[in-house]
Amino acid sequence: MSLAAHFDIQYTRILDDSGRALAPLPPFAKDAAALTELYRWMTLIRAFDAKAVALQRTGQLGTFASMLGQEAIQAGIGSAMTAEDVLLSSYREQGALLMRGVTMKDLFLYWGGDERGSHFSGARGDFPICVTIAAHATHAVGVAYAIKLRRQPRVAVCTLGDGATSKGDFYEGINAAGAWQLPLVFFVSNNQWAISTPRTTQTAAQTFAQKAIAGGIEGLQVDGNDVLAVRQAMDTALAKARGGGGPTLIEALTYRLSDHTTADDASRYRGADEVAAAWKLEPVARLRAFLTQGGAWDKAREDTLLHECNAQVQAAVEAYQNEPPPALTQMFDHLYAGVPAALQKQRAAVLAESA
Ligand SMILES: Cc1ncc(C[n+]2csc(CCOP(=O)(O)OP(=O)(O)O)c2C)c(N)n1
Ligand SMILES: [Mg+2]
Repeated sequence: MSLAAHFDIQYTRILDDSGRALAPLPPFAKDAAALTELYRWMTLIRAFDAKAVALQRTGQLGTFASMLGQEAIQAGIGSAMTAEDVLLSSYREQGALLMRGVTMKDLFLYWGGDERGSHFSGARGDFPICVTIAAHATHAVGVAYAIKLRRQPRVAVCTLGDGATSKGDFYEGINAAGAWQLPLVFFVSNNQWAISTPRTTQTAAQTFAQKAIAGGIEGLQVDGNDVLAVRQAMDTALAKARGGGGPTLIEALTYRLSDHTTADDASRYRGADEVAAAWKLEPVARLRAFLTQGGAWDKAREDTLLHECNAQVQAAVEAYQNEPPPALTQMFDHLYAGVPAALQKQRAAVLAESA
C-alpha cells in the first residue's frame, strides 16, 4: 500500500487567552488606530446585541439571535471585506453586516417582523439574512460564478454555522466552488452548538475545516475569539480569491455564550460550568487586554467608548420606534411583478378595511 493523498489542517491564533501576542503581529495589527477601531466595533456590536435582547424581552422585537461571544468574527470579517464584495450571511453575523453599512434600525425592523428591515440602507449588494440553514451556500456559488464570468475583482463571502455543514446544500456549494474555482470564501463559525445539538454529536469529523478538502478547497482553522487571527485569515483568503486562486473555507472556533435565540433556553441542555469556562475566553476582553498591555487602552477610554456606543444604540432604538408601520397593502406588493386577480380582490378588501 502507498499513500494516495495527504492533507493537513492548519490552526492559527495570534493572541493567547490573556491577550498576549504568540506570533509576530501581521502588518495590519501594528497600527494601533486600526486595532482600536476593531475594538470599537466589537464593543458597539455587544451593546447592540444586549439592547436587542432587552427589546425582545419587553415585547418590542419578535425574536433575536444573539452574537454574544462571536464579536471577533464579526469584526474580522467586516473589516477585511471591501464594499464591492458580497456578504451572504446567516442570522448570526449581523455585526459584520453593520460594519458593511446595514443600520441598527434596519436590523431592529427585521427582528420586529417588518420586511423593510431587509431592504438594507447600506451594503445594497449584500444578501438578506438567510435563516434557511445552508441554503445560501448555493446562492453564494451563483454570486461568485457571476463575479468570475464578469471578471470582477470581487469576492462572495458565505457565513454559516457548524450545524449548517451537515446539510446537503453546503456540500453542493463546496463542490461547485471547488470545481469552478470560484472567488468565494466559506466562513464556518463553529460555536459548538446548533440549537441544542452539541458539536460532539453533529459530526464524526475531527474538524469542520476538513469538509473543504473533499471539494478540492483549502480548509483551515483559526481561533475565532482572536480578532487578529480571524482578520488575517480573511485577508489571505480574500486576496487569494481576488487574484484568481479560488475558494477557501475558514473554520473559526468560538462559543455561543447566549441562548440560540430569544426563543430558546440553553440552560435546559448545557451546563453552567461549560458556559462559565467559555466566558474566560471571550473575544472582547481578550482584545482589550492586548490593547491595555500595549498602552493603547485604559479605563477612561473604555468609559467614553461605552457611553458613545450606548448612545448610538439608543438613537437607533428611537429611530426604530418612531418608524410608522408599513401600509397593510405592502404584503401584496413585492411577490409578483403584477398582482394576480385573486390577490387584487384581497388587496382591495384590505384597502377598504384600513380606510
Ligand atoms: C433548513 C433549515 N432546517 C432547520 C432550521 C431550524 N434551525 C434554525 S437554526 C438551526 C441550527 C443552526 O446551527 P448552526 O449552523 O451551528 O448555527 P448557529 O445557530 O449555531 O449560529 C436550525 C436547525 C432552519 N432554520 N433551516
Ligand atoms: Mg453553531
